[in-house]
Amino acid sequence: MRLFIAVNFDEAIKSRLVQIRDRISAQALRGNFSRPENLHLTLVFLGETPAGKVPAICSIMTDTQRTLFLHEFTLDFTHTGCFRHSNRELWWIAAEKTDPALGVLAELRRRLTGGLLAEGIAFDNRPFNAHITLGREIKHTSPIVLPGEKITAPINRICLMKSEHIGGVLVYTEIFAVDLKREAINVP
Ligand code: 2AM
Repeated sequence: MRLFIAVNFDEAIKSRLVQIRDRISAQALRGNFSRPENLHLTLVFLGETPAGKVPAICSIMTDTQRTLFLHEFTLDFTHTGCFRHSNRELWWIAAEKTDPALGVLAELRRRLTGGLLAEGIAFDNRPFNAHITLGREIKHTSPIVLPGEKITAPINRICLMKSEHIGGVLVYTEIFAVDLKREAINVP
């Protein structure tokens, strides 16, 4: 199974992301734009993984949540940009590199990858670059110009996702998830 661990977003956040995606697509000649249900932030890409490893991955996610004792937090997505491969571009939105919440996200990833290493489960160990992909294989003639954005997204759940092509369509399915703890409410 092709697997990755991700943060998913609610409908309100996804519709804001879709607005930006559509602004990019309106300025592009062509591209493969993310379907709204596929918008996510990858924490760890595992790739092809034996199905027998899934229970261990679920335990690692649960242990990470329990031992890190992480409350839900928010990340401000303010920075749009692209990765270039030959003459195609992958457009994304991300947080500013200086956003302290990115450090929390990186610690979450460190805990997850530490657990995967201990269990001998393979994953993509390239440097973490937290982003939400809005479109791939994008070609354009004039520079793509986007207005400033600030999408404050709750990071409240980490999900194990299965990726597959069904009838030529890329489908991501959540097969397991753990919720981060809600902030304690102080009762006077
Ligand atoms: P991308 O959006 O930048 O391509 C599912 O493929 C998710 O895992 C995507 O968010 C993808 O990031 C991410 N990913 C990370 N490393 C990957 C890899 N080596 N191959 C495919 N997807 C990868």
